[in-house]
Amino acid sequence: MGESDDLNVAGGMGELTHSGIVVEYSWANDSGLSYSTDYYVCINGLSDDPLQLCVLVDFENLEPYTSYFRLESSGIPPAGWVVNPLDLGWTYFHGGTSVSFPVTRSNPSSIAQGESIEQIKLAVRGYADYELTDLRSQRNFTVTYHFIDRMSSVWAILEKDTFDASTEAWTGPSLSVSPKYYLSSPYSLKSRVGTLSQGWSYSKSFQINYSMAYLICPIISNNGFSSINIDGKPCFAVTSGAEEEWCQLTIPLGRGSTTVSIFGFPTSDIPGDHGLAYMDDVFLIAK
Ligand SMILES: [Ca+2]
Repeated sequence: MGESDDLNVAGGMGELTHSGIVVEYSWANDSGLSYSTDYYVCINGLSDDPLQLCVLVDFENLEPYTSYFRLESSGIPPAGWVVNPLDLGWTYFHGGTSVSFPVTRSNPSSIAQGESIEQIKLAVRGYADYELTDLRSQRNFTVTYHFIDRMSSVWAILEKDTFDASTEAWTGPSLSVSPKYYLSSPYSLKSRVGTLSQGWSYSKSFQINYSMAYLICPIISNNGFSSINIDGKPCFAVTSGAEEEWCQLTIPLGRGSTTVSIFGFPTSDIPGDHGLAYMDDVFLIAK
């Protein structure tokens, strides 16, 4: 028996930025990644209000002494946002950590212009004392969120893949339609998922004759998603997404011919282990 459910936010990517005091960046440092502090969220069908978002931040203490660090807003957030501080604890010279910084934003019911771009200003601050009163270093950075309403009339719908009649030209080592989960009855597209080296993935090629496009992919999996490759290059990392819940990836694409591949995490640390994922009601919108 199939299950249908609302969606959760997933997706986004991070950027590498530098500071003489504190280095923070928000995603993997693999060569070939396209760094950006932009995150993308398609608002349609999401179950959460407010939206539970997270900013991936890695930081390193480059000052030659131990400080106590806090990650917090460095300005008044835009309307609808809640940005609470997160204490990171003390860190030695060259010590650091990676955190998923939770922030929330009220879920926009619609966006007439199709896309709303909002920025939140954050700071990692280093203090000499654990009471966090003696500030001695600070690094500011800005994160940009793109909220996309695919129902807006500004978008041309280039593709809608329901998988109810076929695999819709998606390819992968182990793809088939399945009734176990779906958003549109009776089928979704099932894949095994595993590590990049195992090669389990969803892939499809698109020809986009528009200046901008978004590929919106709701997926439910018993693990998560590690990487989104575009034309063979890892370009986006998924920042959130719960196991066993529908998660909606939103992937920005540009003009031209593009192949998108979505890879999963292994289900455990056991080499060769793999899980299953189900994708349904994929949209490609453009303007
Ligand atoms: Ca379907």
